[in-house]
Amino acid sequence: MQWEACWLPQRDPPCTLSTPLQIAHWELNQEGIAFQLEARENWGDRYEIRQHEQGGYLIGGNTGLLYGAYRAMECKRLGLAYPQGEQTPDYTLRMLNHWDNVDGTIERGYAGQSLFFREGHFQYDAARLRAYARLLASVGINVICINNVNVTLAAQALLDERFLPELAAIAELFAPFGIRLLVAADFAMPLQYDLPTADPMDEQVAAWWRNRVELVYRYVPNLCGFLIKADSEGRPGPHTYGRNHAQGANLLAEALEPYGGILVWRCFVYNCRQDWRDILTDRPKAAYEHYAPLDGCFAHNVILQIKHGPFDFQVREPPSPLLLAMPRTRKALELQLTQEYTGQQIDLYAMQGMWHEIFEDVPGQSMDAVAAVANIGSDVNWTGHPFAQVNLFAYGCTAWNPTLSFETVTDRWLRLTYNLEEDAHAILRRMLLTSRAIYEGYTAPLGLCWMVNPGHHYGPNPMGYEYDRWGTYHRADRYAVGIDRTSKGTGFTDQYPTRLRERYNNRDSCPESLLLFFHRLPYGYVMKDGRTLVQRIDEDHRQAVQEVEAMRESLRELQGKLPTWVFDSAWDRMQCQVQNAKEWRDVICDFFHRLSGFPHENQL
Ligand code: GCV
Repeated sequence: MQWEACWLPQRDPPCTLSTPLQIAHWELNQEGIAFQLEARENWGDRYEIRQHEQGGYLIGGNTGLLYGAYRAMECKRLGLAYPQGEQTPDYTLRMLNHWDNVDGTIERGYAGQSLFFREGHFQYDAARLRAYARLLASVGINVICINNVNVTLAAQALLDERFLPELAAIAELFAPFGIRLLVAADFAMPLQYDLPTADPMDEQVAAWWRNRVELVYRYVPNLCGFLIKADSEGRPGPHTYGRNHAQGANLLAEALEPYGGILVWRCFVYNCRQDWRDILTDRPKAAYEHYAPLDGCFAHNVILQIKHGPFDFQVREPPSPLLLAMPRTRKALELQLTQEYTGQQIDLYAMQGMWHEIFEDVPGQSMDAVAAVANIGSDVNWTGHPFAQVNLFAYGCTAWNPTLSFETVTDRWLRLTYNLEEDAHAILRRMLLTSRAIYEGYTAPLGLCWMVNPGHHYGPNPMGYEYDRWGTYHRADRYAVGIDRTSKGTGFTDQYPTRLRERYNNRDSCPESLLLFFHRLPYGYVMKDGRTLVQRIDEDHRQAVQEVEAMRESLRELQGKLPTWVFDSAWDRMQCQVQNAKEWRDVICDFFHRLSGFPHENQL
């Protein structure tokens, strides 16, 4: 067992990006096939693979040579035809956000410790980081933020002379793989340097940031920029000084501008001190209310990073209406690979299907970039659950080309990683493709959200977030459950363009998977298949547990076919998943039985 175990070949591709022009005629002999590399100016990440007149193949591109070389190696390994014509990524910035703390822990991390930090310092295995860079570049990721958006005091030192040489070393390590760094910065950092304020309209503050950015770029000239979480969950931000988020973001963007730096500004802003008795405030409305009025006010190098749903990476959410608003502002879609609410890399959950649903309603062109919270850590297999790697692989593929199907990408990952016989391949493929629906079946029903245990967010607790300050309520009583978020209710649906507003407002056209996100319904409400709401909740949960048990039997068939350590690790997790599913079923079914009085033969 070794930490390289993943989809990648064990060696570097024929080129890295440190000297793209010098490698222009570097010939690669890949198992008997000669590849010639040809530099093309101004091609960006685009590449082309075609047959060379003198035999063999030619890969043309600029930074795209790297991606072309990886793709050629992959095609060779899988026996696939080389892609036809020029290959251009849909998004120029394909970002990964690590939530790593400098003490070595990872916020919402389920795969071990940080690859970058320990005990307040940079500490890493350079060979492993190089392998990590290779892993990311092979699927086209080109920007990583290495520290948590919740920036502790200790992490502020990343932008300090104490740590900048080490930040520069990391940047150097990733650069040959076409990957640039973002640093998560604290909006109020000037306060630590004896300034009396961090007010973005204060000239002293602006000068402080200009000097700081100049210092940072002196050490790390290829830095991509900063990532900021401001006025969110207790973090400082422009609101502290009575300013808006365009004023806050533009302050930093202007400081970064001379160096070509970008400012990625997260839109995860809501009232996290809500009184549950307040029925007028509806948390999903918050991001749109804060940002939509500021369209056109942000500097050209600001990108607003918007979570895919209006809440917070719940198992089922509609697309955030903010993604469809602000046509004069650069936006990035934010996904979460780390499985905070989706099984914590214990329960199996392959997520590419979810992203396709987002892209169905949010056309790719409405965004400039994509970002995902990483699911990576120091565990030998990178992602804790060996099969959770598929989500990182699929994210890279999707960021390059969102139209690639879930099936195609899953097949590619499986073949590159395990190369199983057909029968075993089909079993694991099916497990992955159905895993999301099964997980959803035994957790919070029909888009209800937030029925998890508070804090760590694993396992059921239907009242856990009901009387708290986070705006996370379902308001179930003995008659009904859910919040009316339609135009006649909280008005959340009014934030959508007409097509989606009408779809969600109407109970008949609202997808059933989102029914309780948008509507408050009595338990006797009749669903499309003729069953009542409460019967449906009950039976869905029982069925999902049977499906998990069947999935365990499928996994059992892979014993002896997967590498032993992979099977053992997946098997241990599957045993936990079965327990978790039963716990969810019993708690959720009992909760709704007690409230609704719904009689059922399976009642506890
Ligand atoms: C980094 C959720 C998570 C937090 C996370 C936050 C965010 O609330 O539970 O751990 O903080 O999202 O995205 O900023």
